[in-house]
Amino acid sequence: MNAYLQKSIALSMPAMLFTVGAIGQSDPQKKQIDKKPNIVIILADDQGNADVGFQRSPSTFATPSIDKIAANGVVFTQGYASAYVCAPTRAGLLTGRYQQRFGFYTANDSRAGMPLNEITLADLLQKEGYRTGVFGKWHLGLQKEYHPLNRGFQDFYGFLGHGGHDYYNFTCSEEKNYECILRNFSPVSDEGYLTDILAKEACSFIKTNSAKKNPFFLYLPFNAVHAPLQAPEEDIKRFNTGNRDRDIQMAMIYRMDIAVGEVIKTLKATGVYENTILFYFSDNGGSKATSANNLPLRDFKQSVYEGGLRVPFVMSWPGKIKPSVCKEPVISLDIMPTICAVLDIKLPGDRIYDGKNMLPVIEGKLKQPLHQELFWDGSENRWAVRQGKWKLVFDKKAKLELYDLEKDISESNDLAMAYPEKVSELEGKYKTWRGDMKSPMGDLKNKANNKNKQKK
Ligand SMILES: [Ca+2]
Repeated sequence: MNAYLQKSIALSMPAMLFTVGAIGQSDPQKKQIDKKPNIVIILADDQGNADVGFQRSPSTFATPSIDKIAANGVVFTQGYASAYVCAPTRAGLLTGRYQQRFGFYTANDSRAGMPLNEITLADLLQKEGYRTGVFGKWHLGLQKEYHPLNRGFQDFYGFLGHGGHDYYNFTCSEEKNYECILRNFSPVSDEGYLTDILAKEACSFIKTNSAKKNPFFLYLPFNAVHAPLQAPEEDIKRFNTGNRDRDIQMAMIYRMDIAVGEVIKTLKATGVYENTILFYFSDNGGSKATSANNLPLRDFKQSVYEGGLRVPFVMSWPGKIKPSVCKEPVISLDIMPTICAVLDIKLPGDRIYDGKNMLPVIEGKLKQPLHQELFWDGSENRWAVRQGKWKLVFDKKAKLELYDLEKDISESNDLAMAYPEKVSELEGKYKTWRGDMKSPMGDLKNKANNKNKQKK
């Protein structure tokens, strides 16, 4: 066991006593705690900030399974995705780096693929003896070299692109091969509701590896609750808001919550739950198109206001970390460095990591902010910087807006005129940061295309 692990156990001893009782030498739990923890990342797609029970901000309805993860874990009230759309957040999550460092800004960049010299969390964990599996929406490249099985994962079930997927129709055609449901490289002809199937595959992966006593990394990126709006009719009938779209969205969340419940049940049944580090978050804010609810945050997916970026965000490790609420701003880029710190895996020294280990924050040991600044940029004339309570927003309107998030979580009172020095300081920070990032991949392709056209 590494030093950090020992330290974190010591620090969270009361939690251990509370959750697993006193551990004696002959206790079977002892063996489990000493073993490398399993890693589970459950990624919801386009889930609204208020569309999960534990948020209470206000929550729109209960999600009992997801809420149990929260009740047993650390709830980050200021947890951010690193992008306001699907694919770039996934690129940042699996690399621990601002995805803009390698030119990945937009959902369309997923068609080109995440650059092959990027090292994924799965690459690192596989080297440590973890069995690595991904079940769901990949969205990081369509060609064979970008396939999950060539990016550190050993088991794959799901689809490669693009944003959404039909929940019932799994037709696989050559023109739309990105929609094929694949097991590893081969199309399958399964039937059912996709959310249920992904959970079933994930549970089977847990069972197989728990039985072999293999540590595992399970990445479960549901396409739920992204469009299209589809759910079993009997679940839609449970809701009656007067808005059919909203009822379907709620039924999709209801179904995803059951799927999450199955995963938790399987972790418990196979005896690995206590020693599993689990992250749950959404890849971006809820979408207006699917009637998501982000209250009290402003705006929706595809926006640099909080409604596009701030998401339900939880980490749990029942045997080690006691339940708490963490108010420090964290970002999905932090997940990989946190996991690596726990496992004593050295991050490759030939590149810059932007994500940071979150454990000192959870333990309340950090004297300064985890991140001095956080940046978002989707290369669409929309960007934002957060520094402490301040957030500077540029949203296509050719004017900079400044908000005090401590007093104004809904970003309704623009203070740019009142604090011009803060505006120029943060604008400067953004420009410096952006200068360190690569040009958008899309831009490079357009430039190459234009050059070719000129030559012709
Ligand atoms: Ca999404």
